[in-house]
Parts: sequence; C-alpha cells; structure tokens
Amino acid sequence: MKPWHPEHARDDGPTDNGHGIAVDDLRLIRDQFVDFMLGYKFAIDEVTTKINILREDFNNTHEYNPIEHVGSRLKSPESVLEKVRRKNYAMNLTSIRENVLDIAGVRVVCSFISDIATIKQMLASQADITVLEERDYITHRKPNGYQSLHLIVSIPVFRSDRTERIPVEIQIRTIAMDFWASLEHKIYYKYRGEVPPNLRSDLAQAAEVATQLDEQMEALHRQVDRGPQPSRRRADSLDLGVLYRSLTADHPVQLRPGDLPL
Ligand code: 0O2
Repeated sequence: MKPWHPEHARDDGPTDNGHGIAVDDLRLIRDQFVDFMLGYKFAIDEVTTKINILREDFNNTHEYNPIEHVGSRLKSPESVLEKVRRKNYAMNLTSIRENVLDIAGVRVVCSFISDIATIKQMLASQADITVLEERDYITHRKPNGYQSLHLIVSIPVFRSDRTERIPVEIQIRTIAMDFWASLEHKIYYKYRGEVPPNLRSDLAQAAEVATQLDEQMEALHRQVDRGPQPSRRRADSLDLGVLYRSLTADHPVQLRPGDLPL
C-alpha cells in the first residue's frame, strides 16, 4: 500500500468524485488515516496503563497515592489537519508523525507540587519510554498564568504486523493548576481567544492564588510527613483471603470449592 500523500490522488477515471480525487484513492486515504490514528489510541492505552500501575504500586509500597486522577484525549482528525495547515507542515503522514506531537494526550493530576517530579521521574526512567521534549510551565509560568509540566515522550506500540514508536504528550499538574486551566480553557473558548482585559487580569490573580495554595499544601504535607507515623500493621499474619480478594477485585475469577485454601 502506498503511503498517503495528496500527490497520489488521481484526477482521472469514472470514479472521480468531482474534486479531482478518485473515490478509491479517497478510501485509501481514509483507511490509512484511521490506521494512523489507531496507533495513537493504542499509545494512550499504553501510557494510561503505565500510570495506573505506578499509582497502584506506589500506593502499595509507600502507603500514599500521588495521583489524584488520570485523563486522556485523542486529538480529532479535524484539529490534527487544522494544526498541520496552521503550522504549514507538509500534508502527509510522515510529516504529521514528526511534527504534531500532541495527537495523543494524557493528563495526570496530582495532589502536591513535589508529586509532579516524582511522577515524571517514574515515567522517564522506564526503559521503553524516551523523553523527546520537556516544557516546564511551572518554573516558567505562561504570561496568562497557565502552569503544568508537559513531557513529549515516545513509546513503542506493538501492532499486529509492526512496531511503531508513537509520541504522546503527558501533562502533569496539581489539582489547583488543573482547576485553573480548565476554567481558563472555558473562558478562552467562550470569548474565542479574545478574553477581555479585566478577566485576563482576574485569571492571572487566580493563578497566583493557586500557586500560594499549592505551596501551603506542600508545606503542610511536609510537616505531616515529618510528624509521628502511624504504626504499620505487622505483616506477620498474612491474610491470604484479603490479598486474593484485593488482587482479583477488578478481574473476578470463578473458583470451585477446594481450588485455593482461603
Ligand atoms: P487541547 O484542548 O488540550 O487539545 P506546539 O504547536 O505543540 O509547539 P502548543 O500546542 O501550544 O505548541 O503546545 P503547548 O504550549 O505545550 O500546549 C499544548 C497543550 O497544553 C494545549 O493543547 C492545552 O491542552 C495545554 N495548554 C497550553 N497552554 C495553555 C493555556 O494557556 N491554557 C490552557 N487552559 N491550556 C493550555 P491544545 O491542543 O491547545 O488544546
């Protein structure tokens, strides 16, 4: 199958759809694009699984969960093509793969500022993850007040007939940063990018308040961490029943009497 490129479109033949592209070529373009986008969906699945594993493992090992919630989005084909046009990138799949690095997006929202570095480190140190780019909008807050750590990583996706390395944008931020960003996003779209000056300055002030809240919460968290620790339940009487039920909670297994001595 030839890779998709507008030059491959023909303007001849009885199947011409009136726009100079044969219907068969349009079908080929559509199928190749769907297959291309599927790779990004799989990449989101892979990264989300990695984060969920980290969350559960960290919680088990440190009795603390740094991840509040995880979200993801696949850019719509329309906004991928709009970005290609706006940025003047070549309109072919190789160019889109190389240039549009936020088709797959995963957002990790955590409790404290220090969790951001922890999560970044846990992801970046995985052997199959390559960090391509880092944008630190926390150290260098955007002029409108936006704060978040953005990592562009690439991960292998094992398809049925090949392995692809797919870029994924991972945004890591605190609850306060996320709250601010989602409100700003709504305001930005409501005013179609032309946010009135009074709202802009209120937003900048709110970002400042969010930073102060994050710093206070971090300080409180440190104090609590330094304080007396609740004694951990001794693991000398391992309750296999509890262990088994917690491991199979998401994947119930039908057991027959006598299968396991629980
Ligand atoms: P959505 O709705 O998430 O799809 P680039 O062209 O890639 O070099 P870009 O895309 O501006 O530059 O990259 P950047 O700055 O890293 O931003 C990528 C994403 O971060 C955006 O994606 C937003 O999700 C988020 N973001 C960046 N700046 C802001 C901001 O000022 N306010 C809010 N609320 N979010 C921001 P999309 O594709 O624009 O949007």
